[in-house]
Amino acid sequence: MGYTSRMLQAGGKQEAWRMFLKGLFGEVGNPHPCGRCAGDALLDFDVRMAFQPIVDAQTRTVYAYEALVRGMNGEGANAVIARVRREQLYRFDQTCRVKAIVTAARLGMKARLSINFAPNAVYEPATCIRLTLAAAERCGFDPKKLIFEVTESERILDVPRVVTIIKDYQGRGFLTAIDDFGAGYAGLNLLAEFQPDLVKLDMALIRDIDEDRVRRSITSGIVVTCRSLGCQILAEVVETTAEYRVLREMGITLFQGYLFAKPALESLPGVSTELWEQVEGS
Ligand SMILES: [Ca+2]
Repeated sequence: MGYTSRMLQAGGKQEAWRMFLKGLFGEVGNPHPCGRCAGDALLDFDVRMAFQPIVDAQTRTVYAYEALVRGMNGEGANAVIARVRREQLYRFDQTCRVKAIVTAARLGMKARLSINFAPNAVYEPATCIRLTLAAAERCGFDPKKLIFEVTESERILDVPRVVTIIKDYQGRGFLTAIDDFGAGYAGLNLLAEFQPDLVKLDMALIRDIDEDRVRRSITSGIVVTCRSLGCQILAEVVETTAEYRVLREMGITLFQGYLFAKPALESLPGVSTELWEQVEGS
């Protein structure tokens, strides 16, 4: 049995995980001019991953799973992120990416895997991506199935820098997404600078959209804009059938939210035919 299979079988065992990471960081080394994550302070805690499906309403299939960080006892993302010290930022971001890929491979994920990345934690795109790709190769996960989500909601967002990173990723053939679009800070700016494959509409637009004429109007404007730019829209945090139906009527086909499935710790929730019939009202 190979090293990777042993590691995967060992699953969440901390020692095996530490060995895997150590090997991976060692393999990529500490190349000039980056290697920030390899030089970063080691994390003094481990993380696990939860997965939430992104569904395609046209085919009623799972389009992708978004990986969401959790604590070892399933603690939420905020509790985990609160433990990350400044000097561990690069290492933490890389660890999350690697953990997402390794866990997805272990669970036999066939759909795409959507990974969040913090622009502030990417120092040099080419080196950062090398480590992520090395992880994918080691556990046999097809890197073409990776989607990178960049959030627009960070208050201090260095737009030219984000654009550099995203264009680098696009140039390598990865799918990219602007996350939390409509939450506030730089969404339109980002969209003017680059056109991702996916635009994820934030809760600020989605919540109670069925009862809100203004939100419907803004959202249909975004749908038209994105369509003409060749970006696909994904409505996230959809919680009610009424929200879903309004968004579906606008022509949106990709959805994520509690209406379909909550994030599940180290498992891949699907959507049953019964649930589809319920939300479609058929
Ligand atoms: Ca996200």
